[in-house]
Amino acid sequence: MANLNPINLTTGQTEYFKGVGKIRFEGPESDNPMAYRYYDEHKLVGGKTMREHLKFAVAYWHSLCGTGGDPFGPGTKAFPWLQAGDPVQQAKDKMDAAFELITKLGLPYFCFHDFDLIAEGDSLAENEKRLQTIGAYAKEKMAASGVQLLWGTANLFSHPRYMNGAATNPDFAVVTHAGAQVKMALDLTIELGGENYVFWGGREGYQSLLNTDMKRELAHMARFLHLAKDYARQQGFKGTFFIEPKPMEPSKHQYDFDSATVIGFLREYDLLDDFKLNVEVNHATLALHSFQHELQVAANAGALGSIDANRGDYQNGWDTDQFPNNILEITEAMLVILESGGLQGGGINFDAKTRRNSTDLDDLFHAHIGGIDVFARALLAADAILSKSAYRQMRRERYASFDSGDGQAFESGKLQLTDLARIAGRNGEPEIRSGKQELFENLVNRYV
Ligand code: XUL
Ligand code: CO
Repeated sequence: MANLNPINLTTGQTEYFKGVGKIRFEGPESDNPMAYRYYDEHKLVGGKTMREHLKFAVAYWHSLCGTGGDPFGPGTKAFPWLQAGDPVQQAKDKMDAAFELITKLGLPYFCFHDFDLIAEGDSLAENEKRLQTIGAYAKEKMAASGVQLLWGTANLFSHPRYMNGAATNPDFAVVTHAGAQVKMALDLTIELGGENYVFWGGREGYQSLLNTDMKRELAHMARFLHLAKDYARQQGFKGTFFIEPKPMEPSKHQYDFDSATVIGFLREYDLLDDFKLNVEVNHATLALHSFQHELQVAANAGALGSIDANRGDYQNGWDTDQFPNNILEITEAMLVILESGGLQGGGINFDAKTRRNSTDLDDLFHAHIGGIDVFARALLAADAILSKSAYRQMRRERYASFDSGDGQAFESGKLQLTDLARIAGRNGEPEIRSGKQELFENLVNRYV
């Protein structure tokens, strides 16, 4: 069904998504595929609007640049905004398409890598010029639309010079180049009022330990992050830096393996005051964790910053980056997010791509609408579980023996090991207590 709620385009600007208007909330009964059933940006949930809770962002790389190429064949999507031969013109066309997409979806944010915005040139000076040109254009588009930058980052993994890593490269010449690139990406992020800055260590890891001095590489990575953080702070950047864990791919082993590994690293190198985590669903499952587990580990350290939303595939083990559609998985995630007080500084970035054979332009809308509604629905379910059900009470009761008496004394550090032995001797064999897992599962299912 057509949805033709118009949006304002600058005079003379090409409309790329013709036949698609502004996507509006129409409620669960709507049968319009170009409408939200659950995402009602102004709806209050636990004192905050859905828009504030979720802070959705469109990922520039997948949605505007990814034409569907894979190791077995080239791209399949002839995006009309990628046709210009001149790099600046192509970048501007792409940005027009990006802002049309984001505005029609009614989302508040976008995220980018430096060379998603504009093709990389053949020197640092040329790159700086190109980024400044497209940065000025972005600034105009942002002011006209009200769309903001959730985070920026630098692509330190595609160019052949980074094949042995960027900050962890064994060749200092490459490390300096990564530094130059991060400096420019930080300048651009700050110029555009970016709220956060991300480091995803694509090739910061190893292919073989035989040729790798891991201890030295980790120290270099920490030094590099300190330099980037110090520079950004000197430029007045107040936002948060995020590390995005991923266990493998493209490296065989990546140093930012999972949440626990990253938190240990940040603590060891004194970076936890400025850095938090950007947790990605499919990276969690590649690390053989659940998404909820990764969020909880980050939250325990006060470092749950942001989310890259997508999902993996149950039958294969690589980063398929599909759009989210598993309501149960996201409801369990929203429980962790709400209980830990929300994302710290970040939001929900759709680091997800339509399939190689999803070649229509409106597939980008179906993908985002589906993912957005899954998060909105999960937010409603999680809020209801926390505010209306016995969920919290049931979990608290499992720990009731620590609320008073000896259990409380143990928790507050007042007992010795000999006290535990004495109390055990006095009380005899503990009662068998059920974990009630099925009851918890049924309770959650009642609300999704
Ligand atoms: C790669 C990935 C990246 C980061 C940003 O798996 O998730 O797109 O999110 O560099
Ligand atoms: Co990501």
